[in-house]
Amino acid sequence: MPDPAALRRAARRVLLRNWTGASTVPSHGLYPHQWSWDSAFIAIGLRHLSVVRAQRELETLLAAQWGDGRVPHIVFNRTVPLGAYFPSPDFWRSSTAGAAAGAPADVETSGIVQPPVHALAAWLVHEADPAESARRGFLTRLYPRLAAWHGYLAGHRDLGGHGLVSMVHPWEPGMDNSPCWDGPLSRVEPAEPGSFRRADLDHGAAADRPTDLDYGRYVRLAADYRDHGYRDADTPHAFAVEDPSVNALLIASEHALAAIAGALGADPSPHLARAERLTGALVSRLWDADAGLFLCRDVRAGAPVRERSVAGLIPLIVPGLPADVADALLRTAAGEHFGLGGAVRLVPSYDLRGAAFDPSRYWRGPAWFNVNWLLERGLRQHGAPERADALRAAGLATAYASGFSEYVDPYTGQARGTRDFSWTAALALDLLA
Ligand code: 2M8
Repeated sequence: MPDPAALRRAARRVLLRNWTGASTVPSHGLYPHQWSWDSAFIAIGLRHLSVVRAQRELETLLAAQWGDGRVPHIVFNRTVPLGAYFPSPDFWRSSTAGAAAGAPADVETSGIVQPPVHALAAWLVHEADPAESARRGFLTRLYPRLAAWHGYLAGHRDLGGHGLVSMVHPWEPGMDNSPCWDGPLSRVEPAEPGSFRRADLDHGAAADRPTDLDYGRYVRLAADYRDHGYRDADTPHAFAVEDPSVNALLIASEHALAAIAGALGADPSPHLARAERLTGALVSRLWDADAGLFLCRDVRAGAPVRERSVAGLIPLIVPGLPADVADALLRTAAGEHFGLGGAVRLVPSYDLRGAAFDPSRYWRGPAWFNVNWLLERGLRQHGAPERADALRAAGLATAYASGFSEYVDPYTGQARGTRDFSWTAALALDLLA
């Protein structure tokens, strides 16, 4: 375990450097704009440095919310050159192509979304200093926006028709090249290789990143959505998946929204009712008792995706999970596929025994700090405090030793991806607190 004061100083330095004045970039080189779920995790850590800055992080993101309630996955910084990140604002063209869906006119954004961690983050930021939060009217301003965000997901994204939210692009669940998407993506015709330039390869090793074929398909799906005005009802959505992690995060955030409503003297019951409905749908539709974890579902094929992704363990953060399901998840986490408390330092993003496992390639095996932070919380919530303590210690040690890297080899803890990565620093601060 590193010296807590040294760790705190180092994490603070990362977050101060990555702050741009109104929000935080995930990393200056690879990701020079504001990302949606990154900002939620960053705010959770920033609250320990400055509650006002943590509030600002979330408010900047939500200021770019669309009229239909969606919170875009990227808010572009207009001072960053177009070639610094792909796809850039001239690809998404949100303010024009997204006008009918209510895209803001004064800021450029992407048109897809990321997991809804924001209400949970807002509640944790509020709890860090409730008096200051009340004085600044933080929850009063955020509550309607967060409610509209969840309303968009529930109202526009139940593509499977069973009460769960679908993601329509591999960038949406945040686990871009998870092996779970290989099947659903194989039906997508990739864009011409010469029609775009991958700026990510200017900053990251190709072996640590998605392949060119993956990128061709990402581009095709995003362009199709854009060319249908980002209107969900009009877009064919060749890729549509129900992801247990996204739905679990929505449930946790719906519980947080109930707490926010209660703090404002509003009625929390609609949020609790939605959380309960979603929990029922999650268990009945995505739970696989034989595998001992939740599976993603390919909505277009009408079938489960038979791959073990860490997304299937993340429902451990759901408060009202049936006890037998939670117990099975704890056993699976500690078993041969994920190695918690045994073979690995941190829980991998994908099945250690899976055919597609790769300890270096992005979301196909490496361990990620946001995922491990969520699992740590889930372990504590479901009666496994010793395991949670051990994971916390491993998370702190690995975050520090890897220079707050984006992800690590799950076996060795060796740094992968970019360094000085914001959510790694932010969540280390939160674990320390
Ligand atoms: C990664 O995704 C972006 C696209 O959104 C990319 O590869 O360019 C993912 O790890 C995602 O989860 C994360 O939010 C984003 C920024 O850190 O990077």
